[in-house]
Amino acid sequence: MRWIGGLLVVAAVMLTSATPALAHGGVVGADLRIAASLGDRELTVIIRRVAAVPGPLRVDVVNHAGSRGGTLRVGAVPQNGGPATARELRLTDGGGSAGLDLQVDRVGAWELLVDDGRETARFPFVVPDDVPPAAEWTTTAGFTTAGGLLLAALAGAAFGRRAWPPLVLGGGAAAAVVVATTAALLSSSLPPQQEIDPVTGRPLSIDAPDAGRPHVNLLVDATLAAGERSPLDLRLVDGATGRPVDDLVLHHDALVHLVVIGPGGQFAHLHPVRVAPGEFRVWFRPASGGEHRVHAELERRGGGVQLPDATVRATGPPVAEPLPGGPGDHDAGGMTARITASTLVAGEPSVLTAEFGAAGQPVRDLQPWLGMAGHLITTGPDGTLGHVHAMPDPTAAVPDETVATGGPRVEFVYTFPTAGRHRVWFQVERDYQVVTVPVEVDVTAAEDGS
Ligand SMILES: [Cu+2]
Repeated sequence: MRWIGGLLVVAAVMLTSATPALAHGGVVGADLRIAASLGDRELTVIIRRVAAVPGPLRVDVVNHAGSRGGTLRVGAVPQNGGPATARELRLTDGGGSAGLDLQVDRVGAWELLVDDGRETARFPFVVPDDVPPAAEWTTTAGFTTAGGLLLAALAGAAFGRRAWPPLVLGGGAAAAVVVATTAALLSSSLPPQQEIDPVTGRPLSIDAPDAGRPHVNLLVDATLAAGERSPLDLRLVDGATGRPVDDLVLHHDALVHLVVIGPGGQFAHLHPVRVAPGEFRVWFRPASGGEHRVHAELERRGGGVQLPDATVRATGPPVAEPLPGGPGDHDAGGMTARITASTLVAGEPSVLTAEFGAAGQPVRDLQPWLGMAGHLITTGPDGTLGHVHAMPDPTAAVPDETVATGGPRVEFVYTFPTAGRHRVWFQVERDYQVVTVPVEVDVTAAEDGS
């Protein structure tokens, strides 16, 4: 019976060695999370990594509080043409996540189409060619089957009464080993895995550091009137060639972040959707007439972060926002935010914190927004815009919005470039609602002027 023990070990090794192959060929990299202000909805579209081709493409859509429910049409289409698969997605009302499965049948560049009946947002994504090829799955399946059959054969030989079942099972195991070995030999001739940028589809490489992508010109076309929601059309144009810029990568969970500052201190943080190469659209309702500053934050592949800006006018009477007040307690989103600021000297790092409480208790269910625990956006007397993120809590991973474990304290470090009165906006998310806390701080000039 000693040989049976030896074979049991072999079978066990076959079964366990099949598992690393599966893990090795499984999902690589992260899901894509893309903030999108589509029509009058604030969404986060999550494109899950594809595990096999052909196979399912999982898409989840987070609808923020205050965005109405309803139906979206969601489809995937290969960028080199080919039939689209599309399905209807019923959004949750008042905050939450809904999802569906689409089908992808090839690797390469795709677009996810999200249609709200008025606009079709087109999100570029890539099904990378590091998706496990069929040969690798066959290897895994073959060795697993062989191990299982061998165990069954051994059990049959040890405990069974008839002679033929172990023979049949053993033959099956041998055949499975042949299939698995053939597939393994085939897969070793496949090109090695390479990490692919999930938006551009090109290999991630270090040979093209931020080396001279021309700046992006931001052209804004809109007919705005105070109190009315109208489309804001953005064209991103290459500063050298004048061609549409369509090589944006995801930067803090969006292709384009847009901060619009109104003449009366109004603030909006929006995420325009891509409707065509180099063309983005967002619906915007100015609260005031007058000149609005439009600041975009985006990143070109190999070109670093860029902050192009523009101005648009809205017709209507000027309206001033109520002055937000300085550090101290502020009510926002059903919470009290206790704001503190230290240093506040131009050119020196300042620490700004917001500590959130509700009903006398510390808030511990903040959700990450745009992949961060909190955002701080600042604008000063000279109109420069700053955007910093909360210092990460080293004990907490920041996965996606469905995990609500943040708070009560978010802390930012920011160096104000100039002296004078600055307006800052703290932004956090809770109950799928983005909560904005405006505060004014006075920054003094450095003493010795050196
Ligand atoms: Cu943003």
